[in-house]
Amino acid sequence: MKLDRRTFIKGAGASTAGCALASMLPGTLGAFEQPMLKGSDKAIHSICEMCSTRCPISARIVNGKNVSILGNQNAKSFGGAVCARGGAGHSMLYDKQRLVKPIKRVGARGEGKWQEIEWDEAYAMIADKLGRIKQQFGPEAVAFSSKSGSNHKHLFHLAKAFGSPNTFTHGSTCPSGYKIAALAMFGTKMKRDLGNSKYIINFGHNLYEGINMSETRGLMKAQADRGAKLVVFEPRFSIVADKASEWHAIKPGTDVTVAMALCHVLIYDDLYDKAFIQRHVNGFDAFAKEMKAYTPEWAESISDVPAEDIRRIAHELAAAAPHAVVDFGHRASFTTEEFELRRALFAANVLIGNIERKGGLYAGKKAKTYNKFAGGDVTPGLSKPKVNGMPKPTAARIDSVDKQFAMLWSNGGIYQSILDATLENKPYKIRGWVMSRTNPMQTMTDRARVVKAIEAMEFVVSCDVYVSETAAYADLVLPESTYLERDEEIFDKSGKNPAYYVRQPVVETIGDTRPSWQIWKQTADALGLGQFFPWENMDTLQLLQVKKDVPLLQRIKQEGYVSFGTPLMLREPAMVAKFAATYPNAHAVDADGTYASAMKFKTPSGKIELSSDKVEAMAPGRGVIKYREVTLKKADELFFIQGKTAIHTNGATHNVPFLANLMSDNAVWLHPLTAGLLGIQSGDAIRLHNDVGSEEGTALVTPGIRPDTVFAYMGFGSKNKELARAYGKGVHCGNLLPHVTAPVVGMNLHTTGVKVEKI
Ligand SMILES: Nc1nc2c(c(=O)[nH]1)N[C@H]1C(S)=C(S)[C@@H](COP(=O)(O)OP(=O)(O)OC[C@H]3O[C@@H](n4cnc5c(=O)[nH]c(N)nc54)[C@H](O)[C@@H]3O)O[C@H]1N2
Ligand SMILES: Nc1nc2c(c(=O)[nH]1)N[C@H]1C(S)=C(S)[C@@H](COP(=O)(O)OP(=O)(O)OC[C@H]3O[C@@H](n4cnc5c(=O)[nH]c(N)nc54)[C@H](O)[C@@H]3O)O[C@H]1N2
Ligand code: SF4
Ligand SMILES: [Mo]
Repeated sequence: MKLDRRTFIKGAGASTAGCALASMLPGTLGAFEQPMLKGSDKAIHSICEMCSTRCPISARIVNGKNVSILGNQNAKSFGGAVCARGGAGHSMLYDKQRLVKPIKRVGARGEGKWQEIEWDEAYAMIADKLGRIKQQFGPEAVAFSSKSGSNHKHLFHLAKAFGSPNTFTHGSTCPSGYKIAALAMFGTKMKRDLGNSKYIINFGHNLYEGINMSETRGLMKAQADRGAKLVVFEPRFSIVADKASEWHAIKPGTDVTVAMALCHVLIYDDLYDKAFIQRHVNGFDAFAKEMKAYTPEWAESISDVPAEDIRRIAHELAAAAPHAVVDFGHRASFTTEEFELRRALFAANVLIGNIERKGGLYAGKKAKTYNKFAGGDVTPGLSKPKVNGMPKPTAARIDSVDKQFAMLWSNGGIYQSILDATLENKPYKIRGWVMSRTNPMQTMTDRARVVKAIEAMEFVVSCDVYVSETAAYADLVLPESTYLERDEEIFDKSGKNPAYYVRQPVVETIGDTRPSWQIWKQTADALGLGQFFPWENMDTLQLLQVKKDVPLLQRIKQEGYVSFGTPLMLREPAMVAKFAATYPNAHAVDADGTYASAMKFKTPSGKIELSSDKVEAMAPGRGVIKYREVTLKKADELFFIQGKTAIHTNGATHNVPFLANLMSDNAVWLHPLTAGLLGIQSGDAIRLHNDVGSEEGTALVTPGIRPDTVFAYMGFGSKNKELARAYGKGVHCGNLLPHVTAPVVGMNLHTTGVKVEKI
């Protein structure tokens, strides 16, 4: 069946009519007989995937028609609740515009001409195209990418078996900045214990809109139950700012100056934890010397935050220590100097000695670490499948040209380097791209460049639940079963103690979709690489994970979320005492009632490295944290910043009916002074433009933003007509952002300059 979906929708005119017609197009659920939902009418414990926070849920079918989705009550830290998006999973499952059959492109890229095909034909097509690229240019000419989490390991396993080193997560568009900063200083990732904190300093961590259920709940708990003071630095009056004890409208991109000034005051007003520094920290002297010049007055001159407030906040922080925290944020793409910002934020925590203390920072305790302290296998660990004879890639990764990025490769790589490689042959050309659960045309910067790169490729596959903006340009789109229809491996959710949970199907599969673990295994079969996927199905994999401990597997499935042991923070005497009393063979407790002497960091010195020779060797001039000026916009432009809305997920949910009904547009926030100068009123049609692109949207005039800044919720303004509910609604942020790669952390940049005018 051949159909021009684009003209089909266009001819329909009004968007509601467009919806009805789009729903009948090939590949979508609308083209199928609408089934009664089959599955469990008893609550099944599973995992939400409406965003990558992956909260534990309990879901069941009601009357064969609806799916009720609630939080799993066994997962206390998540508050046993789901957010608006989590509650809307059913709406995606049943959406007539959802993809339920493989489709192949029969027109030009992005033209919207598709043909439904069978899975076997899809696999044969991949085997043929990738096989040819491999034969002619080597396996490294194919890149594989997926948002990390759910099923990315299966796709990356296929990449390895195929022989390509080029695998990418979304890391460089989201968390890599703080992850790499933590790696450089602590040798590992760090977690924050917001719920037990008495004083929290927040630099644009948007937890009441950019929801991470356990952290959002933690912040709520700290504020509501513990009366914690929350200090927020944010260029706009976000919901977190609204709920804060104080809000400072900091100039975009200048957080690092305030973070450094906090460190300055902690050191030079003699407020830091000297005993902690002496025992656990390396490189303090060089750090302190560099911080000397970064006074609150200096920070004020750049950030607009009053010096006296910075000084007072540093004193208040120190007074609340160690049960206090400087939140290191999440999306680390405010400037190209994220490495310095996130290190400076971690440094303030180190100075107040909140490491492994309640309300501070701590390292996750997976079974291996936990059991070592317990002196025996007191909690179960998970095992990984061993696969023999996996080929070692012979080519170097496309993002490994510069050793300053050495810490990045294990953290997902520089995602946007796929574009450089393809368009500039740098260091060699990428000709094929297999992607899953990622929508770079909406979520990477410089949309036009993503289009250009994809157009320059020979073969592109997208695995998604919708024909996303990016999938619309693919050669082949593979429909994954939604999270409510599929099973997956057991996930390690360990925090202060080991914890596990698992995804299980709640409803039987609708249409002709498959879970991506199966899709990539069957792709491997077609490529003649089946021997590298020796497991039969998910049951075999799960059994392997629990080392055939069937009762354990049953328990995880029945309870949905199982945690083992008692919570442990190594420098928290009450927790250490309880731990030592629970496990007879536990590690000996220090005289001060802690495990401080056993605290080791995976850094060259074994200590926390405030300054680092390793970093200096990797990126000369960066061994010591230092201020570097950045220019984010031209003098006559306004700062353009973005954030998450509580109603949608990134560039993913804007076509989900329930959520589209709640919010379908992202009005652009403008300060009344700025709006007045530009002759703009709320509701006016406006244009945002710069050297990268131009977007049209609607103005929202509000005093809740700096006069030199405009703000929009990200993920809107899809340019794919097949997403009939989201198409053209609002401003497409990625179309205005420059293509930039930050030093050391390889981050994308989400702050830029724009000019605004009334249309
Ligand atoms: N301008 C701007 N850009 C940004 C940001 C910003 O603030 N501003 N934020 C950045 C951040 S923090 C992140 S994490 C990235 C996220 O960007 P991406 O990694 O692209 O992730 P999402 O937009 O969450 O989802 C991508 C795709 O996954 C699909 N999907 C959903 N569920 C499933 C499933 O079960 N299986 C499969 N196969 N597909 C599924 C959705 O339909 C969607 O097309 O965006 C970044 N980009
Ligand atoms: N509802 C919902 N929840 C989500 C997501 C979602 O899309 N929707 N996405 C999930 C993902 S992938 C992530 S990474 C997290 C994101 O979590 P966060 O990083 O907390 O959220 P964001 O909203 O992306 O951005 C943070 C805030 O930074 C502000 N900001 C911009 N520039 C600056 C600056 O220079 N300085 C300061 N101080 N602030 C600045 C923005 O106004 C915004 O409020 O949320 C997760 N949870
Ligand atoms: S935060 Fe909301 S959407 Fe994300 S996993 Fe949790 S319940 Fe689902
Ligand atoms: Mo993210």
